[in-house]
Amino acid sequence: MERTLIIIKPEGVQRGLIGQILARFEQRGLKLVGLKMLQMSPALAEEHYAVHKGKPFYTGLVKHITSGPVVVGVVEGRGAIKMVRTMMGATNAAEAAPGTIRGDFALEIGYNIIHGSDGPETAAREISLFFKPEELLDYRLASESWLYE
Ligand code: YYY
Ligand code: MG
Repeated sequence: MERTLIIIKPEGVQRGLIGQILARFEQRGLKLVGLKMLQMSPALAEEHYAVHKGKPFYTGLVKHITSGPVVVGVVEGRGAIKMVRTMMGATNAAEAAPGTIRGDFALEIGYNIIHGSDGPETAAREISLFFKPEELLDYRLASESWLYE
C-alpha cells in the first residue's frame, strides 16, 4: 500500500468543495488515514514548495497557499500516488480532462483546487511535513475485501 499527501487549497475550501473532493477518493475506494484543517505558515509553504523556489510563480504560489485555511489529508491505497494524480487532472485546470477534480471544478492554473504528491520520495517528505507518525492511522476498511482482488 502507498500513501500520498493531498491538500485542498484555499479556493477549494472557500468554494465549499471539501466534501465533494474527499467523496471522490472515498468512492474510488482509497482510504483516508490522516486528515486536518490548518492555515499554512509562510515557512511551511516555502518548505512544501521548495522544489519550485526561484520559479516565476513561486512567490505568488506561497502567498496563495497561505492565504486561508486548507484541508490536508493522507490517502492510502494500492498505487495511491499515481491514482490521486490521475484523479486530480492536469496542473493547468484549463487543460484538465472532464471527470478529473481540476477538470470539473477549476478554470486556471494557480487556483487549481488540489495538491497531490508526485512520487514516492515527495510523498514521504510531504507527509512528514504535515503529520506526526501518531496522527496517521492504521486501520482496515470493511470494504477492502471487495476492493482489492
Ligand atoms: O504538481 P502540480 O500541482 O500539478 O504542479 P507543479 O508543477 O508542482 O506546480 C505547483 C503549483 O504551482 C501548481 O499546482 C500551481 C502553481 N503553478 C503556477 O501557478 N503556475 C505555473 N506555471 C506552474 C505551477
Ligand atoms: Mg507538484
